[in-house]
Amino acid sequence: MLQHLNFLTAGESHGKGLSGILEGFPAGVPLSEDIIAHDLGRRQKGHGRGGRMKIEQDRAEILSGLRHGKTLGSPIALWIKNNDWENWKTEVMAHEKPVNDIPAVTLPRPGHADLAGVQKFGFTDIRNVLERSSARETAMRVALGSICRVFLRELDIEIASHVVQIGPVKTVCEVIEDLNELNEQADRSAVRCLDLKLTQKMMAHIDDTRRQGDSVGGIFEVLASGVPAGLGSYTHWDRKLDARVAAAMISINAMKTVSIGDGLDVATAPGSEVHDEIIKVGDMIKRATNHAGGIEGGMSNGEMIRVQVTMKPIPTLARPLKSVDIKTRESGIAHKERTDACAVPAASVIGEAMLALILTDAILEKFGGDSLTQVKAHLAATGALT
Ligand code: EPS
Repeated sequence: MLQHLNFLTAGESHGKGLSGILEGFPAGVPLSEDIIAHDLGRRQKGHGRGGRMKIEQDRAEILSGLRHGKTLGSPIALWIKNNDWENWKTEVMAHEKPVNDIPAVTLPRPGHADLAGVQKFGFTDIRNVLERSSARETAMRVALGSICRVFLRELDIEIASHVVQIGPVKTVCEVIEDLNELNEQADRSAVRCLDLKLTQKMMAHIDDTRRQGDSVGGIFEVLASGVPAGLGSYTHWDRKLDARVAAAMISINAMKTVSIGDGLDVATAPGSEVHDEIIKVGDMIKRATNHAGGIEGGMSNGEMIRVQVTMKPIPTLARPLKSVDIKTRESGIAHKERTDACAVPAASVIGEAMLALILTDAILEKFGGDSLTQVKAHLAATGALT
């Protein structure tokens, strides 16, 4: 669904590392490995993560597309090393020849890609599926999204996120217009929740869940401010901005619903409470409210973009569910691995990255330009920057 920008990731969870390529990105954008490291660090945090995050110290190496600290307009290639590879390389992930005594994983986890994955490829070892279907891959998406974020910031577009719900513990979304402030506040919470009392409750719920050998999901919200009106288009189904945002969000591992603006509430409220009245503020045409979440008719309308995403509980359980062995066909319980009890806070940072990728694509599609200077000039010419 990307119209101009393109990106690709490769890599397995316990392989050597993750590769990523961002293509179609303009020249002249200031970039450094430290900038990307900041967002990678934010993704690694969050109460409920398992032992793996103590092993990894994610840092992306920029392999191409950069000179003297600025992008060149050529493909940007990144590499993130998996520290855990050292622990897996001989016994489990051996790349060259099969190691005879490695037992195959044969008991699929309900809710995971395990069973459908082996059915699809005809594998006899679930590890062939789970290594790539793991959410480890999202580290690279965050790194690529971080590059887009720098570009968007140059255009005064900010992106932030916070956690709205963990299991049954729910917060009422406050309106904080300054997204830098919102993100800083969320970053200070161990679960990215803007309410500090609820942070404690959410953490306690995650701890209880973990003690029971279970996992828990939740909801996060991603926001974008400063987005000019007219990104996306009503003219074709696959150019609608809301369709593109929804596809990007649902593609994050374990996401089950995406809603824009008031989301599910629009089913019950009457039209007069759902639609945002059009008002004059000085010379500008604005909205009195933002129930639409900044997108109408598949296009940005100049208001804050608000997207909520629901994550299911992670399928790897310390107290596993029933399963059937794919080799022996005998009933058993699903296999278990080291896992996270909750990854909703990390998912919200991944949501920021996906929105950054989609908005960068939509900006380049509408305004064009091979360099940051050209994009800025095109934006200024349409008055979109004012
Ligand atoms: C994951 C399982 C855990 C997570 C991992 C995703 O990894 P491991 O099995 O090595 O303990 O920590 O997430 C990451 C490695 C990451 O960077 O987010 C899974 O099964 O998807």
